[in-house]
Amino acid sequence: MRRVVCPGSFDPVTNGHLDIISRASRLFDEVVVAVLINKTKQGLFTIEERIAMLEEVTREYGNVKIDSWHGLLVDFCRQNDIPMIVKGLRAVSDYEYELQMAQMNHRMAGVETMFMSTNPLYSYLSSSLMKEIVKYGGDVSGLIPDLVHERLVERLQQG
Ligand code: COD
Repeated sequence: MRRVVCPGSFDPVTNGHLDIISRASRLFDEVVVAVLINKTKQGLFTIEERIAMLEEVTREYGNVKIDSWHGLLVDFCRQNDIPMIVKGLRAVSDYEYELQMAQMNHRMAGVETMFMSTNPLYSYLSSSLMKEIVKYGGDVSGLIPDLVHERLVERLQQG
């Protein structure tokens, strides 16, 4: 069975993330989306809320599973017997850090990283930008799933 992990913070999931997840789901038997817990970084949504949104927006893909992890990604891979990581590359600015992590993950555990070029429709998207725009009432239609938009509005525009 060919399995791959798609890791990230997903605070919250955007259409850029979803594009990578859906393309990976056509190439692999199972895609495990792993929400990495970073205790030093205060997120807008809790890990449980991020998982719930990911579950709802990936329901249509029969072979996508959502999980979470605290610690090194390679330990998650070892524990779940996953030999490969899939990442989206948005721009040259992503490349250096992503390459460094890919090489380190390979050095630590022999885990491979596959890079997918971002769909140009979403190459400028990030979760942080979506939060900032929604906070000030900007238009993000087509860039995040509707249910994520609703939850962002609830969280950022109340009070
Ligand atoms: N289009 C396509 N892909 C995208 C887009 C977009 N618009 N936005 C994001 N992505 C992809 C990128 O590949 C990105 O890596 C991934 O989605 C997740 O994005 P984010 O922003 O949700 O998550 P990040 O960048 O905060 O996640 C970083 C990780 C948590 C994956 C990384 O820090 C990690 O692996 N941490 C675990 C600890 C560890 O093992 N550290 C040692 C590494 S060597």
